[in-house]
Amino acid sequence: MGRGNHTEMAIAFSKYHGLGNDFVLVDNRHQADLMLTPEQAIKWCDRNFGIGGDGVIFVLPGSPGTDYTMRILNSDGSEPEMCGNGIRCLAKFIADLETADGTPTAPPQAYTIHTLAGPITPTLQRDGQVTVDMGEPILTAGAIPTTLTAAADRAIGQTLSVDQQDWVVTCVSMGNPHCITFVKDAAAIDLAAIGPKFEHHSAFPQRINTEFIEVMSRNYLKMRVWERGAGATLACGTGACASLVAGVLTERCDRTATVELPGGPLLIEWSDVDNRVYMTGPADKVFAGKME
Ligand code: ZDP
Repeated sequence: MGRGNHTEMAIAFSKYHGLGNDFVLVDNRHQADLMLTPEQAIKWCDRNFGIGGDGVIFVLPGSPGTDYTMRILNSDGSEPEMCGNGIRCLAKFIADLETADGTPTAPPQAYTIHTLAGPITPTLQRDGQVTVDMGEPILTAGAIPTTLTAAADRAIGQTLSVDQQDWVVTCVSMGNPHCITFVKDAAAIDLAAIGPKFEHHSAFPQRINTEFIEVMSRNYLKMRVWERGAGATLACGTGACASLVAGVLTERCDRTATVELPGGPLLIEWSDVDNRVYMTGPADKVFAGKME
């Protein structure tokens, strides 16, 4: 006899995506340990030999003061602190699980989620979108972490040498680390070639997520991303938030802007009232199954 949805034979999963940034969701509410090893997560994420996904996300019991805990494994098996698109998917998954348990949600519904980046609060909206209070951006170089240093210990508009070329970068953590470069033509960037060189650069002791941003106007940014542990993805929520913050810090954009990703748009606001970043976007279920 299995407990919950976990038997000796198979583990139930659901597949969700946020703008094409896709995740396998696992109901891990009945135990404190992850139901998959990093090696299994790598296999599940394989697009030819597995389910396919940019990562696996687990919903676990909450810590004191939170409703649930979210943990993530990237498609390379590494564990990031946070995941913006993923937490929108997680909110929908929780609503689906609670509905199956007999307590349907009536939006707007907020959940407080414990993550390695602290408590994060997604709210399901009536129109099906999810708004996430992503918390305050971290700008201190040592905490991001990056060894690039500058005035006030922030890494804003710093020169980084990658592949014998100088890039002017700004680094921001949304719980996970990001390096943002503003470019004239984002489409011209050879992500697969340059992305890994940013990701593994010695200036980033915990590796880095890398965004290339084209400023279309003060409230419209176009973004391409190379994710730590996952490679080129169609969208990155924490990356969109970090990029808006970098755009404000370098006086390129307003505090509210649409960030267009290959998979579609996110609305991002960096509040001047509480210094927190708010992200609004979709999350959709695609299918469910059991993995042997
Ligand atoms: O920090 C990392 O290692 C990322 N790969 C985590 C995933 C980030 C994500 N794409 C997002 O939307 O924030 C899921």
